Amino acid sequence: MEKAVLVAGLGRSGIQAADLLLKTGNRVILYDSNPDKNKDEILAGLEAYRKDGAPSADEEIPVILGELTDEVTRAADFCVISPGISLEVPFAVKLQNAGVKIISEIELAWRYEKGTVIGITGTNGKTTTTTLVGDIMKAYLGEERAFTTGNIGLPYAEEVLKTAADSVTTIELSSFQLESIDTFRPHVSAILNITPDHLNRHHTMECYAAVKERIIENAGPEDVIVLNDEDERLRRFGESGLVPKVVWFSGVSEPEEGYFLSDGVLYRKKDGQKKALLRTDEVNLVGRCNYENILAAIAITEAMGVPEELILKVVRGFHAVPHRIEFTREFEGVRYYNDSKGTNPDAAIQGIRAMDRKTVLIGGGYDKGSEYDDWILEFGDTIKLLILLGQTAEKIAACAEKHGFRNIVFVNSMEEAVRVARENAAPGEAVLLSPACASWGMFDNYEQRGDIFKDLVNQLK
Ligand code: UMA
Repeated sequence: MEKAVLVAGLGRSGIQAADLLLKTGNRVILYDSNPDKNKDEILAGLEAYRKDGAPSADEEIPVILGELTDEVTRAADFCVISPGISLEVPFAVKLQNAGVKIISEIELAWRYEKGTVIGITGTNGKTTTTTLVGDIMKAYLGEERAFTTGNIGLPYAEEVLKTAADSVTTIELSSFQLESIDTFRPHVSAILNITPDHLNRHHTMECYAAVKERIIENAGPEDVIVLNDEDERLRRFGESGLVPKVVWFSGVSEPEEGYFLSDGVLYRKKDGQKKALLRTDEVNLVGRCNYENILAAIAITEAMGVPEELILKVVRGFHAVPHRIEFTREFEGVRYYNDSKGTNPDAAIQGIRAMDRKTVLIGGGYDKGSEYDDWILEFGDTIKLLILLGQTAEKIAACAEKHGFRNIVFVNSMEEAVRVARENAAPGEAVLLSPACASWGMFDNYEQRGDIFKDLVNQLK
């Protein structure tokens, strides 16, 4: 077998990484551990393969499914790994033992970047902040010079060949994607918060935080990092003598310098001067977590040189991203919210905090090794009934009972969950899907889970 770049994982990232490699004249070997994948569908996903005259269009592209053989390992120049694949799975260990370098799809795409990059990570709020920053950059530079990509659902590799010296790409970065970077260097980066998530993959909070903090490992003194002043771990990190300039934001108290929320007003404090920027009732988002996302987005885009007036105009017109405390419908006096992106306890806590009425909560899903105590302690007087589905249902119920919350119903499907929620929510109350768990196992992804919930709610009559 001829030497080539091994692309491991043939989901969205893998296909786009392979396409980028083919379009830039590289040979590839495509690999997926799932033996049931369809080779023709995989090849059909490659634009470079479909197009006449593309570098590799007339060549056979090897697609290996199932086991990674020694022959393929020997043929691998380096490996581009998909974010969903742990570096500890047997084939990845085999590659590393054979001295094959493994990089993420983000690192690969970065090597083709021509413009400036903004990188946004954190446990929660990434998608909202990335979308808002992307919208502001589009308003500033125009659609053809501003790109929004990454964990948000659009692989960076798919967009990077459109970049130019004067373009800006805003990338949502998960810990999975940052785990295998090498030279990746955003000019402005942000870590919004770090709370327990994906511990089944990263094992400890220290390892998880360390991966997120890699976002600035290649930064220089002209680069900027935006950090949450209220997050103790990030405060220590920001004060540890970082190379890039640190800009703070806080949704709770006034930092010495930076962006903060006080009495329903968002402020900037710079060089001792405090300026009110806008009131929370001027924006369409609810919940403190969202005001923090807005503060971070303002900090990031001001660091990029966007004028304040333009930033605030975009912020005022911005609406919640789908699946994030998304108002779905009012039916029989009950407000239904889809927070399917509440895929960990901390994200789901933000969902509860955004509810201003008694709420029936739908939770449970795939077990990522999370602890649910803090989430349940947040129920207070807001949550009147907890409807549980998925692998974690029993574990969550045991935890809830330990904390004295016993109003729990088990269901087997989203359909049943919506039916039970409707039967139990009274006019003036809310139903919130905010599972505190990943969707895997019952759904393809959180988007599908949220869409199914919204469809069921919209069908109520
Ligand atoms: N696979 C293997 N071997 C394994 C495991 C998986 O070959 O051991 C294969 C699967 O068979 C499948 C492919 O890998 O064919 C799937 O790869 P993937 O899980 O990396 O999924 P992608 O479709 O490439 O989507 C990824 C992100 N998914 C994950 O990180 C799990 C998407 O984030 C992201 O939007 C997309 O790249 C584009 O950048 C989703 C996500 O859930 C939204 N992210 C997590 C989160 O937000 O909490 C991190």
